[in-house]
Amino acid sequence: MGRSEDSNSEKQAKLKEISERREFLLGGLGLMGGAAAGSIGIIQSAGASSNLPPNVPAWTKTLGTGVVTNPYGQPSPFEADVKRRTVDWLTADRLASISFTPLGDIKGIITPSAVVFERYHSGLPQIDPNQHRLMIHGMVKRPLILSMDDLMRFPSTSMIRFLECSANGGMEWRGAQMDRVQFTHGMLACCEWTGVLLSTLLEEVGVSRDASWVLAEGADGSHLSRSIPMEKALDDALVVFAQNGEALRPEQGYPVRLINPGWEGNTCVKWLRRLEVGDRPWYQREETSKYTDLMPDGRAREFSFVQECNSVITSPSPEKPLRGKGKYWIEGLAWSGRGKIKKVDVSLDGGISFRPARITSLVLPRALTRFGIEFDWDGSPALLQSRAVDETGYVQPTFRQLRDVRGSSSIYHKNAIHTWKLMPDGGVANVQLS
Ligand SMILES: Nc1nc2c(c(=O)[nH]1)N[C@H]1C(S)=C(S)[C@@H](COP(=O)(O)O)O[C@H]1N2
Ligand SMILES: [Mo]
Repeated sequence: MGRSEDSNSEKQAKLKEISERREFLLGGLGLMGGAAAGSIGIIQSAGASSNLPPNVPAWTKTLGTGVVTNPYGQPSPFEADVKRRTVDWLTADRLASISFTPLGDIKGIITPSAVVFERYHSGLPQIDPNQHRLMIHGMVKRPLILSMDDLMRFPSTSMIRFLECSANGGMEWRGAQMDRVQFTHGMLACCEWTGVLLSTLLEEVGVSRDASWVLAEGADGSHLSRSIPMEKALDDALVVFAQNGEALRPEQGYPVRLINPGWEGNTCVKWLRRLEVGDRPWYQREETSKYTDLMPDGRAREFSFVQECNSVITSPSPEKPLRGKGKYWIEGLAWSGRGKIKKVDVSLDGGISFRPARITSLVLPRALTRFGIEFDWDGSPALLQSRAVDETGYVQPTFRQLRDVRGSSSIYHKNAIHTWKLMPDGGVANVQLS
């Protein structure tokens, strides 16, 4: 995986030396196995050995910087590798493009706002909230134009829900193409979203009895717009102005966006400027030419809103290789647009046998759910898979099962069981089993 043999054996020697020293220092406390201590050794060995035990580190012998060193906090500079990344060949330019969440590095179930994936159809607009309005009109009794202040006077609520582009993993329909979990599954995030239920706003305007759809339109240059069935609008659709406790980030639709929990990200219209109530779908670009699924019989499936049950192992992964034999914590994320995750099983042999994983997070409906399983690696190759089951009993399909139904012309809604090939050098490759 791009690591030269030489620097590897050098590292191994250093690692052995450090881990032997550590084992001596830890005095048989049994705090760490050799492999775990070794991987810590690698991180700290680069030019910083004088800060290691038994020495007192430099930062312990001096004062730090004062409060408000960062008026709006930044991560440690040592975390600079945790960032959004793009795949240059994927889109023609950076305006109608995508960046991916670093799934291999994030912890728990909340995605930090700063690294939530971005999907733009016409670039990132900078919107002055004082000059932004949300209009609600169409088949309603009392059409409204709301300022942001007006919107915030309605009762608000918060929910932790995932957001996933239905093109997530779409490249994999054509074979195992991407070399990071960030790219195979990173059009995915989970935030606490705060806003006003769309049902509250629709009650305020008084929806006509014959109305059955709502059009949501964005204020960006693409005027991205989607038809939302009234049933969803009156269920859990949320008109969101805050994310993880702060105002929405510009990238996520500041000052206001729609979140349709569990539904494809494309319906979650950002920079929301207009909601029109009607009695039929509008058949906009994003629900005809795009975001429909070409089926094997040549017909296209439309309005495939729900993001079905899915999961992936985030570590090990191509960007999180193993460093020598020993004990590891295999972990990953599972989610379902239909509700809560019921269980996740992990296979080490490409799906021949499975063991139940531990669920290690809150289990919320339509939210990322974290799982993990202990792994004592003897250095032999393995085919790692996770398989999630949601509360409806739906079992995440194999790629073959998915292709049997969907054929080979799909782009969206790929939720097949994913396979990582663990190699004897600890490297991890993206593979597909036939
Ligand atoms: N107005 C507007 N809304 C939009 C988009 C857009 O380009 N313009 N992209 C959509 C798509 S395809 C997705 S997957 C999600 C992505 O949300 P995010 O950028 O906050 O991750 O926003 C959706 N809402
Ligand atoms: Mo999307």
